[in-house]
Amino acid sequence: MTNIFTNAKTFEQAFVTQLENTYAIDFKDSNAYQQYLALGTLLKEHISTDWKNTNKIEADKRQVYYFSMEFLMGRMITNNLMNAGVYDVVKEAFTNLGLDINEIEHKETDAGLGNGGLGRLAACFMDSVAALALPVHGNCIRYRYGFFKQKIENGYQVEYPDRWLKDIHVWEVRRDEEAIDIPFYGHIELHVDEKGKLTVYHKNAEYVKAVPYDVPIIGYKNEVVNTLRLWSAEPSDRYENQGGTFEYHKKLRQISEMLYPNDETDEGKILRLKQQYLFSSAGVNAIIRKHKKLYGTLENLSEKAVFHINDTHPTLIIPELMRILVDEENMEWEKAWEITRHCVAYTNHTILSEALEKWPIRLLQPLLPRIYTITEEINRRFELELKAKFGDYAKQVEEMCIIKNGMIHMANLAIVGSFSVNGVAQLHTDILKGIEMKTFNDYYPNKFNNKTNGITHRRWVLQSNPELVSILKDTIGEGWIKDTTKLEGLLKFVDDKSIQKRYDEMKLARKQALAKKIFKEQGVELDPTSIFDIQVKRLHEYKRQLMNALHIMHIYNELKTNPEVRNHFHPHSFIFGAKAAPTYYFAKKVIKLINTIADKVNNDPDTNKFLKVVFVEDYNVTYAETIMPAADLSEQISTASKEASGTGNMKFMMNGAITIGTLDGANVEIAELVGNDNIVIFGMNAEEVTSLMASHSYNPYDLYEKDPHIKRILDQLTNGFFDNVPNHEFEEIRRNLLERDTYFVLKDFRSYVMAQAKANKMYQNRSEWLKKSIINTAKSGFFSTDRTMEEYNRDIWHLEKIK
Ligand code: 26Q
Repeated sequence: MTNIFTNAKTFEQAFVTQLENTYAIDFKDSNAYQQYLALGTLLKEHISTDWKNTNKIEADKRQVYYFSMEFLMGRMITNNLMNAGVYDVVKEAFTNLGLDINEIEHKETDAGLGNGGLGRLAACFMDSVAALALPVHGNCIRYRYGFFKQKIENGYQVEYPDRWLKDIHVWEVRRDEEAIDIPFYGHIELHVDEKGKLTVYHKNAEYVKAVPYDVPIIGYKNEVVNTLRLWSAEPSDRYENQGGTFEYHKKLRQISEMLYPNDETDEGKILRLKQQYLFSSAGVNAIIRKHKKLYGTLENLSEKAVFHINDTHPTLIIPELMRILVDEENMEWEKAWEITRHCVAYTNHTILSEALEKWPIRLLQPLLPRIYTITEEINRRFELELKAKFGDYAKQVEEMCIIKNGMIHMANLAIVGSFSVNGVAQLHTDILKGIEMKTFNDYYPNKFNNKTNGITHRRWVLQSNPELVSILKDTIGEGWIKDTTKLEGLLKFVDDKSIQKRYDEMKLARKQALAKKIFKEQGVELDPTSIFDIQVKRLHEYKRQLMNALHIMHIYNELKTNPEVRNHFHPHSFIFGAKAAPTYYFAKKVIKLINTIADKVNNDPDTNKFLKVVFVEDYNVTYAETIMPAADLSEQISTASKEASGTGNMKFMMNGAITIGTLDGANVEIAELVGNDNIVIFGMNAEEVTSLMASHSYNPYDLYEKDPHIKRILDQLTNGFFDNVPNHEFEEIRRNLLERDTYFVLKDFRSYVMAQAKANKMYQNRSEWLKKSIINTAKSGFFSTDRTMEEYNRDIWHLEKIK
């Protein structure tokens, strides 16, 4: 096959032919969407040989299967063009044809198959493993509806469905021949023959057909193409009409219908459990089928396959593997367990105990009868082991057992059934090892390890910040793209006035681009020379968007009542982006509060030259690509110990923002890298938070009484200060802060105000600020997922790179 991407001319011809042949129209009559599809189709064909070859080369190699309920891929077109090394050719050809490549890229809808951090991390991992030529493949669900679209109506969040699959998804390949029937419900019959051989029958099961759709993951200019496999639920031919066809169809469709818009909370819904089993079981069975075809045995499975589970959501692969080995392969339990334990690795993403998944037996047992009895047996044997070591009534037994009080504790199952457990930032891992999972860590001293998160610099700089790419090219060259530690080379230029100037221009350009988008979409005008202070992430109490909002009220009060303040305050634009879980009442109130503050502040002619607030609608991956490069200040202000890592903090840092934050998650590591002069840290640290919580001595009301600024703000929440809402609108927020303040907003408030004042002052010393900004980029190389993935491979996976 000739390579049509060799130069602009050949591509132009192929592109025009493709368009005209597909749609039977003249090129000049085609629209941008058709052009997008033609481009995608040609690119997919172009990489198909590499895809096939990668699969062939990898076939008998050890491989990793990354199981995640979420892959927040965003848009793939730009990434694919760049990684395939054809972006410039296409751009040139389009210019010749009078087309705007940006407009065409924008025709692709985001693949929003994720909630936030955990899902986006999985997407960054996929980009890095392909770039590093590591044979790692994703497994997930092909949700027909991704994460909801957010509209702000009268200041409130309203959710709309995200029908991303309504049009053609150009990148996927449906693989009917690899579909797998998955049994739900029914009952189990066990038969033991005269030789003692056990046979398990699953009777009256309701089968659902899982159909895989493969999406290529293109490595950065290295001819490697890995696979992200998305499973879809369809009617099975094995359906035996037990319950009425209509009901059956309706219920099974729901399985891959939508992504649960909930993070950090365990909803305990049966549909979610069906989703988990569908993709875990289908994924494992497909891999095993392939393995058996190649080797005829599963005895060597753990040499060839690692099943990596992204949080506990796919933990059912542990009993599922046991089921296959014991029931289908007739393996001895001990041997099957040995293999299973050596195949599975688990990453934990949270320490909030309410977020640790637990499934009630009464839900799991009827839905997955065999998986339940296997889990019971895993638990029975593990308890025996613990009792032998610690005694029958030891607290270790109670703490570590998998099934207790009618619940199956998925984290415990994942720890017991895996060979590696990792946290996602040093502090997070320390807390897991030393506090939350201490008993387990004592019992399995070598199982726990840290793998600090990262981000793919190819999407978050190369693709999103052309001005920075150009500065880097002129200072340190292009080596940083393959090896981000080379960014440190920038340190030589921190005092170079011409480079500082270019950094200044880069930020201004990126801020203008964001301001333009915000103005176009929401009509709010931002001054690009003001400080862009940005907090974008899911809305959660522990992330403390509320503290940010209260601080804005404080600034407004000061500017308003004390005009002198205006003389030394650099104009400040506060930008928020966040989605709240649809059922999270308090989080939605905080969105309303931010919008109410924005309404007041932006329309006050006394202050709006100094202070603007905007809540951007429908923050998603594509939006983030404009936001990350545009920040001066990166808000990372969670209650210390609560944010496992954070990854937005890394994206901002790489693009030269200065972090204002607590010593939480990966902020701790950012601070260590850049040093105290190049970050603004405030508030309690994790130990202080933990001991204050343990002492039960915190009384937020004292702060209200003692601190007149706090008092003023809390009173304004309900005293008519906001004209367009009833006085009780923010009553719950006020009460919550005064009576509980679980996340220590008031406790850290004073320190946050001082940190903000310090940042504002720092910003006004231009040369010093630019220097800090450059240092932040220079030190950010550590946070590339290329480094993260190399560490996973070195310590957990042990894969050979694809030649
Ligand atoms: C569980 C059960 C039922 C319904 C939903 C869930 C659920 C879904 C998603 C629970 C948690 C999540 C997502 C968690 C998450 O995104 N955690 C974040 O992971 C990032 C990547 O490691 C970290 O940087 C963040 O600190 C962490 O909050």
